[in-house]
Amino acid sequence: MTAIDYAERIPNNVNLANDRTLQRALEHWQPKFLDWWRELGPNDFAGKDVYLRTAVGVDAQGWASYGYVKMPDYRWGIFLADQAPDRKIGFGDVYGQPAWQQVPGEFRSQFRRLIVTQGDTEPASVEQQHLLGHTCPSLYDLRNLFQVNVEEGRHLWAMVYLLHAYFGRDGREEAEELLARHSGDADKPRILGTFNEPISDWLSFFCFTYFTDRDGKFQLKCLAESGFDPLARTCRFMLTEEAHHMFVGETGLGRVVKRTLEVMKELGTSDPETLRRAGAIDLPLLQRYLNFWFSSSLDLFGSEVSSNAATTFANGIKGRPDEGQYADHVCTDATMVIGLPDGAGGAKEESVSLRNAMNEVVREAYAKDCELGLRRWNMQIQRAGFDFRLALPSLRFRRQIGAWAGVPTDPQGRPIAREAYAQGLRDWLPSEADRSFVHSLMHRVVEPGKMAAWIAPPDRGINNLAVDYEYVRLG
Ligand code: BYC
Repeated sequence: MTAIDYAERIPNNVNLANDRTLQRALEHWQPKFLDWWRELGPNDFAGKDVYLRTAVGVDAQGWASYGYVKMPDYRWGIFLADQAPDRKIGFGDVYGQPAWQQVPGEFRSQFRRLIVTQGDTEPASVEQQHLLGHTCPSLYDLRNLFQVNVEEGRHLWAMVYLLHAYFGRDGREEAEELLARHSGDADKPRILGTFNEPISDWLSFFCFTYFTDRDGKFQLKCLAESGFDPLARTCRFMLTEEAHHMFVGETGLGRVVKRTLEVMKELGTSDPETLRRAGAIDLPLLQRYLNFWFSSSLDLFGSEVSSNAATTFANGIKGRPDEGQYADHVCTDATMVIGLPDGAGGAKEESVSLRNAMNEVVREAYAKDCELGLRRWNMQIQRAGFDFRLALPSLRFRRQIGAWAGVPTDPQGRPIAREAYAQGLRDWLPSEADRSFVHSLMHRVVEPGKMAAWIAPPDRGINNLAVDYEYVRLG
């Protein structure tokens, strides 16, 4: 393994100093990245010391160091997990062949499309969260937001490195475009739908880090199986950082539930209006936020039946998460039964080639993973003695991509009439009143250890520090 070189302008463990042309190209992109960060990152806090972790190695032990950093000075760099000697491709028609150290010419455009799509999501999320710092519920949360932001910035670097190093001039052009598209921009939006949704309150932020960052986990796991070894290695290391982002989402939502239950017990009621007057987020409102972000994130897996998915699997470009867990890595004869709309207002089951159903395989694994948090929160609710249960809507609900796109169903996935759907959405998704109530709670709390009234404190602080540690020095 090459040790991380921190003496360089761009910290890296890819021996950048030995490739002057590449180094110069990336150093040329670096100021544009910093300009973008200043314009669309959390720049109102640029001068503040933030207690951040920074990658200092890529091995399991002690890969990060913690300390105060001003965000624009964060050492964004290029870190690939160690190369596995003699790695073989683990799936598709190329199963068993040595992993590629260069992009095979015939798969170049497919690889570029996936790397660009992955890269596009990273700066998008920073843009979506641009202003959240102003309404943080605590210094602890503010620090977590910034940690997530700088690491998404680093994940952008991870993809830009691949584009520059392996895709020549068009790779460099794509790297520029990653800074030119913007979340929610009418003319140049981000590529995938969810990354154009506004995140203007912290409940949305926690839902996003719970549901959408988890899409990141599953997509990165697919790409970590890729036959293109530098892509696989960079994604393996990104997964190490990604875990914290989902932790922020899961504990954030768990703390909201905890606080709401405290207020419900105190007041002896689950009446939403009474709870709102007491400054707590009622559970039906939380359910509507979960419905929104889960259904939006389901679209990120693409169509149920997809020739793109079949091709990328066949060609060894994109595998399944933890491909090693499967017995059949080639899947030429296997099929999968998928529920599809029957075109007459109902649903039918259809057997499709497993290769074409790879998006659905990944989506189902993702949904199962999403269930785990709900089970924990429901346990909290049950222990507190209340009947309410949170639930994930069906994979068919409110889809905008794939076979169920535009097909009206209820949250259980039963096809319903369009009018009933329009009517039902008022109960199933956050209303204007819900959103303005949540916004009314968003007041910044920055005294160390203090929490906004709508969220419970975390069980512990960061890196074994106390919850009331001064995680961001705003003074
Ligand atoms: N919105 O055959 P189809 C993360 C497009 S998150 C808009 O159905 P395919 C992160 C698709 O691009 C992980 N368009 O699906 C999280 C294609 O367009 P083209 C991000 C969509 O290609 C939080 C067309 O529909 N990583 O890291 O098999 C914070 C037909 O495609 C959407 C990746 O996504 C949508 N939701 O699969 C920060 C991995 N869905 O090409 C970061 C890389 C599909 O015909 N991307 N389309 O113009 C992929 O693997 C695939 O592109 C997808 C789609 C899974 C997204």
